Amino acid sequence: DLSQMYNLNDFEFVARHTMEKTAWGYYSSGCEDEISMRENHLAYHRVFFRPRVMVDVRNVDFSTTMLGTKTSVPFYVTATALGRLGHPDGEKVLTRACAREDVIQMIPTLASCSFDEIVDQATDKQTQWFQLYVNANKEITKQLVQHAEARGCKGLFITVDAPQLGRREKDMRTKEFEGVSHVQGDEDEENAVRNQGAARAISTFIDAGLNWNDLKFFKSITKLPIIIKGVQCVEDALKAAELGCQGIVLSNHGGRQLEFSPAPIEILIELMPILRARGIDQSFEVFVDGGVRRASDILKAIALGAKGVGIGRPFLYAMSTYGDNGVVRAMQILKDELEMNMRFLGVTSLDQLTPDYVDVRNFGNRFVPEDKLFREVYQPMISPP
Ligand code: HOC
Repeated sequence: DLSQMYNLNDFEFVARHTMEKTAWGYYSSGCEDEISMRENHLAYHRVFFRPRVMVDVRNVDFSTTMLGTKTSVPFYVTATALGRLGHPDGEKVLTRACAREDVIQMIPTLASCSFDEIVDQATDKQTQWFQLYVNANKEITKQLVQHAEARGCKGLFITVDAPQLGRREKDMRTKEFEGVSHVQGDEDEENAVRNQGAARAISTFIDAGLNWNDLKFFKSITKLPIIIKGVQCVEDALKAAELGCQGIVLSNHGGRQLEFSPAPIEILIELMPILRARGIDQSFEVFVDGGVRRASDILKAIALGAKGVGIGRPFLYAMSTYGDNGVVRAMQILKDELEMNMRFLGVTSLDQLTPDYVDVRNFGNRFVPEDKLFREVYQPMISPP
């Protein structure tokens, strides 16, 4: 039961053994051999701490601000599609948990509850952002964005790593599914369902022509801060800054799109010294997502210069297994870990965490799946139960 959930991986374990097969297949799938998906997390293992001792750590504060909004924690619930595959209340479960724990929620374009249902579920004090899949029909895109702004969303996160769907084989193996009919915009659902699994069915409207020139269009239709989600190299990060975006999310879509896209934490290490040298490391906000399972992962990213960290799958697993209380519990576990780890690190607020608190000398050696390890440990994890 819930009291036996000690860390975020525990939720994944229970989800894997209890979730409906198709829902598990869709949520847990990475692309191809799932190298990037695993690497997202394993890359954090190559960062060790350089803690300080003999610091008064009786009072520890891990609240922060993201895009000018105060929030109780340096993580947020990132956008994930099709919440109703895992729970009848879908994304509304996440909204309610965010309200209880003062966590920011990024509302997905491809939610299975309607956008308004999700916003209506929020309290007045809550902060929500909007994640946008750019529709090939600009008028639809404009309506989505302006509606999100009018309903009080505080940031526009434009997903740019998905001109088409990645090859998620675990999802493809479980072709039949429920819940997709909640999603608007799929023109050929039946065909998509038959051929490609849950993910393919929701992806037919995406604008593969999206490019840097389109930023002018987005700036003309909204006053919201624009954050480019899915940046995977330093060059693009700098381009987003030069073109006047307020920030980026270093992300490879949870390892679901391009196989061998690098782990976000790795790009962060390369990027932040450049932003510091240009004097824009404070004004241009860098977020990371993918592979975050522990507060230690979060604190490493913060020390290296991230403004906040997105978490997706673990909250979906918590939602799917234990509903509202599961997500709340997952957030509380992270808060407990944050407090403890900050004490051990000798810091009482997040702004004290600098790159001096981490040792990144192991970077440069990427994880390479060793046959035995892959066969005995990872393969059973990624195959359907
Ligand atoms: C080309 C459209 O984010 C997922 C979701 C939906 C992806 C749609 C991609 O499954 O990763």
